[in-house]
Amino acid sequence: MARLLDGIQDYRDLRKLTLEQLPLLAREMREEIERVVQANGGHWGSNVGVVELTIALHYLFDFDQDRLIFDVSHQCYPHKLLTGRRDRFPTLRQLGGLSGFANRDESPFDPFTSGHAGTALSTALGIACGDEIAGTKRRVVAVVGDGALTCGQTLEALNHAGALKKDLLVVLNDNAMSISPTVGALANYLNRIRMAPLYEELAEDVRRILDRIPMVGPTMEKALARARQLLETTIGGHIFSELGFHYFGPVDGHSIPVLIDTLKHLRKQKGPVLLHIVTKKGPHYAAPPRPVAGTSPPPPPRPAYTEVFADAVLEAARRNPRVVTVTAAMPEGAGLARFAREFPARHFDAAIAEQHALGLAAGLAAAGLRPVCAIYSTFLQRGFDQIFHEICLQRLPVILAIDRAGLVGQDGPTHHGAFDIAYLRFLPGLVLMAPRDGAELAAMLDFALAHDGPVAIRWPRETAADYPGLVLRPAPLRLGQAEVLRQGPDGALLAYGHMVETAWRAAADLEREGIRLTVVNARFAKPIDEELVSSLTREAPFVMTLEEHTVIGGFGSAVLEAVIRQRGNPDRIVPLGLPDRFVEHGTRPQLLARCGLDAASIAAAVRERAARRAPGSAPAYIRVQNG
Ligand SMILES: Cc1ncc(C[n+]2csc(CCOP(=O)(O)OP(=O)(O)O)c2C)c(N)n1
Repeated sequence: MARLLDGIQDYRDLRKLTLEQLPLLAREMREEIERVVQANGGHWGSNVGVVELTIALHYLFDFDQDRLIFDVSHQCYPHKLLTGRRDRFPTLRQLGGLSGFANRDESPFDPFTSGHAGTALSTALGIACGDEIAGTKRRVVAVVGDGALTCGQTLEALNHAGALKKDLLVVLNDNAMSISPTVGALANYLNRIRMAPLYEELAEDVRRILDRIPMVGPTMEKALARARQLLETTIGGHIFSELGFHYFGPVDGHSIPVLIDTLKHLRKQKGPVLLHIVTKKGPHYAAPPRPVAGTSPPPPPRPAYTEVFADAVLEAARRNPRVVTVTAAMPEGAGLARFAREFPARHFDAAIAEQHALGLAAGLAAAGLRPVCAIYSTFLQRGFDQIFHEICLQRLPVILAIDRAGLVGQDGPTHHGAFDIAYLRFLPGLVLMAPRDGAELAAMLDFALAHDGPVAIRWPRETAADYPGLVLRPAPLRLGQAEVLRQGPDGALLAYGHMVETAWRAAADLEREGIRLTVVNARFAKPIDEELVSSLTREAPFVMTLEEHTVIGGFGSAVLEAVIRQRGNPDRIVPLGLPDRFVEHGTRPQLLARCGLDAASIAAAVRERAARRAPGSAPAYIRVQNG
């Protein structure tokens, strides 16, 4: 049977449907999202929660002109289905396919490419202000979750928007969930509103009042004012009203008639308006099904770095009562959920508030504790100034546990952790480390806990490395000292973190071809092992630096700077890392291969470099002499 969904290219087709058909469309959209998420992985809960809202918004607004901005935008799948991307929807999150987030390059219906929380209100307000100056007439809508409401940036934008009084509609999608339950006083406040015994009746009242009055004129204004008053006096003074917003709600975010009625009236409102809707969220994230392998059971998977960290930090806390942990709304993802259960009084969830989390960690350290602050590389970008000002400038012993440092895979460019070495490396006194495998991650955490100053440890979204055929006893860690894993005369691979494993594999392959390489586990990007770098550049025909990080300003740059300081020969250094562009989405192996960072590409780069030295081969470059 033909689906309603198949007849919809954009909002113009949507409006050909009757109001009675819309719930069926919602069901079809849920089914489609479920089908694709089960196959490809992706965000499930956040998307099924906003199907009705998205239909209602597109039913009433023309978002090729009007602007619709989703916060985080992990809830934009229904929006994609209604904006000309239904045919490509099965390619969601696959290499070359649709992004799992809003994306400017994908559709004129997506004003921003986004994936970080807390940005929608600021950018929507900016568009509203810009439109006024440019004389553009259109409406601007931001959809913000209750989790994103806890972001500092959202609160800053609320503060600004309430004072500027521009026309702006904010839909607060309240499902009481961030990724884990939303935490903090604001969450408690929203809970109280949601739990108020009369809220359903109040929503009904609003609707009845709005329904009964003519669409325009002073009567409606009066009725709206009355409705607002009703809500505000019954539920209590609203923070949002106090901040200068017209507050409406809470309304049932799964009722299309309620949403359409309410939005129909709200879109005519002047000034900043906040519509509070209540929805239900499913589980956050669905992983793609694992491929069924042959008949023999798969070998037990090695733990992910996150799991190794989770164990190590728990062990450390059991030994040392001063160890505390801090997360910014990601206790599960960052590996602190078990810690939170075992040591609830020593664990702090700051909400989606990375800046605050880092400031809090600084305070904890100043009080004599040993805070371990676990934040993904991409989200740590939020807290750069706190790392500089509250942590490094004070020389406080805060440990930054940086997960997802490197390519994250299908979440794509908003989530790749490609820049942390560059934005941390120049901060005086901050030690930067990356482990070659799980055992070394645990050792580095212990090292950091014993170090009197700030330390950052990075690791990728990956199972911990393994070195086939090699028994590695971790040599004791010494500040700024690298570890030589094997030696060979034909060149050196100087790798940072998990890239050591890739270097190891490449070297093993090349050995079979007679190319014998030195492989070094750098361990530290700061301080760098100057002595080793100096001897390598003197002795090895070339030194290839390897990192899962942009080549600009990263580990390879640190090595180059050291070589120049030492008046060594920088021509010997071949820095390999992520390219100077925003890397697309795809699986990690696909992306690493595209970026030339898988073992095969590294081996090819070595062969190419080695060929330059082969007798009789043409020189790779000719020095141009001056004059
Ligand atoms: C700066 C930043 N920190 C952390 C995250 C990870 N993250 C993605 S979605 C999410 C929860 C968002 O909750 P909410 O705003 O309530 O939206 P919902 O998923 O409930 O629709 C978090 C913490 C992020 N995207 N950006």
